[in-house]
Amino acid sequence: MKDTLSNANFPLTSTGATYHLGCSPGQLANRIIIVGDFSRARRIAALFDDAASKQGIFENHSSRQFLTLTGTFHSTPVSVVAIGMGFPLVDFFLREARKVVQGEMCVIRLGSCGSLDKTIGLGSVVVPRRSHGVVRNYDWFHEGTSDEERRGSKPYQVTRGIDVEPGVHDALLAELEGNKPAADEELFNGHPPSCVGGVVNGSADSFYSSQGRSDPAFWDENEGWVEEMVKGWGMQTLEMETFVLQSLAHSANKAAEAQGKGEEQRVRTGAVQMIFANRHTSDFIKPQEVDVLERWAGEAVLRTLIGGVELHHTMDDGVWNNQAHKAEK
Ligand code: R1P
Ligand code: URA
Repeated sequence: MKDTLSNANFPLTSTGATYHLGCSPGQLANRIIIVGDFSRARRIAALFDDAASKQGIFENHSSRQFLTLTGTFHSTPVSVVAIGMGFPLVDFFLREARKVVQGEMCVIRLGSCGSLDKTIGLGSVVVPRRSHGVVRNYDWFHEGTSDEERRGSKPYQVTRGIDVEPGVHDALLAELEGNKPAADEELFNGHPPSCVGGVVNGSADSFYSSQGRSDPAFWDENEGWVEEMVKGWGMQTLEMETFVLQSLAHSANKAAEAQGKGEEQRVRTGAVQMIFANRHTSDFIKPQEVDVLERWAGEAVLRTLIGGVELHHTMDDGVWNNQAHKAEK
């Protein structure tokens, strides 16, 4: 921690920068892509205006490992933020972003996922229409829990699903469809990349146990869990953030409505997921294949943010029109 913070309820520096994300007002645009991986964030920022010369790209790497890159895409302010992985990181990000961004926001998660659906393999990019939370039941594993109590409960739980806003889903899918990469005989067994909409997703609290991966080093009780998720909830993909993003955006929107600011403070969300793992064949994507999917999906999400999703407001003042900030770290 390098700065003095005040207010234990919501710690901020003297310039209004938040504790973990580390951005002050004007450093984050209201059109945002969140990713798990620094290199994906940089690959997307390479599509920003003037990216070749790095002119106009603001970069902030917080001491808590959030990397924010802000610039413009076709002259509209946008940010891409590498937040890392899992439920808590989405919570840090969305609450702290809400603190520093004025007005409406649109946040799209562009992440990788595993496919449970035999018809959706490596080389596919999907747009979920619904997401469920999938969580380990820590009490079930507690040493104080009796066998009888265990029989009456389950080691994993699935939340009710949250639907993605249809307009955001459709805009993302249209952008992906409009610009598909060509087939390359070296990649994806020579098949052209494809996109699929209307997918049911599960966001799990672990890459391992709650996604049904077996690990002899741990007591996970998850044999048959993948099949249960498919049969019980129709799940097709598993990753670790989309559900929490949707759920917290709903909470932000409810709070804004209660304060009479429902329209002007609205948080809109959506997700695009690239299949990195095929859970049927156990195949995993190759680095050259990641390149192709990230460029394609990154551009589609940027285009959606600036044109496909109607946001009534663009923030006027910020690093996108103040080059003096661009080298700030
Ligand atoms: C696990 O490997 C990570 O990959 C997926 C999951 O949601 C999780 O964050 O997304 P990212 O590729 O965006 O990190
Ligand atoms: N990310 C996940 O969370 N799961 C996978 O199987 C692949 C990527």
